[in-house]
Amino acid sequence: MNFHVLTLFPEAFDGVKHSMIKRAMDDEKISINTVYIRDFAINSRRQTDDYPYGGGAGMIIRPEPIYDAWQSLNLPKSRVVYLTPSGKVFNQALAQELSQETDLILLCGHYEGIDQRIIDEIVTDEISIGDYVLTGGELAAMVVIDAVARLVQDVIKPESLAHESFSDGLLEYPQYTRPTEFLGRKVPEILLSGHHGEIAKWRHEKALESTSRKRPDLLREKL
Ligand code: 6GU
Repeated sequence: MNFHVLTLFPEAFDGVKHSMIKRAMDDEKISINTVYIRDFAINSRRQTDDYPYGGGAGMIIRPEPIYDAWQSLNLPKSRVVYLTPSGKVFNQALAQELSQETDLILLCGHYEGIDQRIIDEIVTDEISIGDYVLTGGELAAMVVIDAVARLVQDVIKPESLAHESFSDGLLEYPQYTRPTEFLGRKVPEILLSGHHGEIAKWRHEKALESTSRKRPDLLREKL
């Protein structure tokens, strides 16, 4: 899967190229291609933003450099995700859906926003990563890339994805490793018992318990 990021801060994306994502890039399961919007600025001052019509604070990114940056990709049929706090809130189901795309274009805004005509013309999805405001779309785009990339075929073993939080609409059950006792806290006996059926039952109970305590909204969604 190829991620194409339209951004005024391409160097920010070095931050996501570590660990699992770096391995997926090295193995050519994914690629991250940044396109610097400023390279498509319309005047010699390389200006990309301008004052909002109608007045108000802040600057707006002009439509032409974004449009030209998008056209340079020559992917007219690919989904274009605009990262914005006004978007639909990102979740695991949407990550799963996006992981099936071959090319995904991510558009990062900055300042007070981008010209609405770009949204109307090229954007297919508006996504927010939560109900708070960031200074720009780059961190949000990296969140989306990380969550989507790990779901791309052959990036992570399917077994590893099977029991994680949200995979069955529940938070994950608690995990333990050695030692069997730490600061007086013992590993639950059942996990040492070797009774796989009983362990599975215990884990499901713990997942339900944790979800009902920390995220009751997830249980209500399931009804
Ligand atoms: Cl996608 N962008 C910005 N600027 N702020 C956000 C966001 C996105 N999602 C949550 N807050």
